[in-house]
Amino acid sequence: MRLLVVNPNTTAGMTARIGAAARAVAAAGTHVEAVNPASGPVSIEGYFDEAFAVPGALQEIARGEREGYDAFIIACFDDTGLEAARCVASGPVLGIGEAAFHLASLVAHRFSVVTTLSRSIAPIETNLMKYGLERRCARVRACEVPVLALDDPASGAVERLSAEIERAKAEDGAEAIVLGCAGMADLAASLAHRHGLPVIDGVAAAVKLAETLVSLGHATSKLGPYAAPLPKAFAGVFAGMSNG
Ligand code: 5HY
Repeated sequence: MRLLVVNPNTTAGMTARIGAAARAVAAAGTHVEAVNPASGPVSIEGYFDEAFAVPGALQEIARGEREGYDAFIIACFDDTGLEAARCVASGPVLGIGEAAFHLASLVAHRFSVVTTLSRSIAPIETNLMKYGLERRCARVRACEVPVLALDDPASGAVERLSAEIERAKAEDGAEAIVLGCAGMADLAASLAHRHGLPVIDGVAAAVKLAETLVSLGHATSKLGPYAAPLPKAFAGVFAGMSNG
């Protein structure tokens, strides 16, 4: 199967790390391509950045659909533009947030999420409610590490993340941890070992769920809100998205 992984921010180094994390868990026969749009924020931290990341992500999904990819992953933890992407694509579209929440709820009665900055907490809490999984999540926490600092070994990011995981265990009674940023993908195994509980990375979770859905022949239903966009003209900078 051909899997397109879309990092909705425009930082190519982060896209490469996300692609490596996806390939590390992909089954033989799963061909992974990781891309990011040319336009948009270098990182997504909160509602404003998210709003400007959506069009670029959708343009990448539309390109992948034209090129015949079997499944798609939105590799940003707030599942940037996920529902709109499901309208554009015929194959399954997985958001790394939703995928991680579902896997965590299969191995723990209650999990906590640790994301980057406090301003990223509310969009994640809103998604948990939208997915009907808020009752399984003890708390969404932030380790106050900017997204792009995750790339910098000298930023102390891992230590701050690790300390927040310990607080989640002690204060939330968390039985599992969901890493709340695609940029944390390569940290899951070492953190699980260090803290002695399941640590779920959304990139890996989404890859395995995409493979499962495609292997079972399941694609996005087009009977309801994920039906293909209505044919109409788009004006201005989005004229390229016209499908009329
Ligand atoms: C992410 N931002 O996964 C989110 C994390 C966050 O650029 N990639 C980003 O802080 O919302």
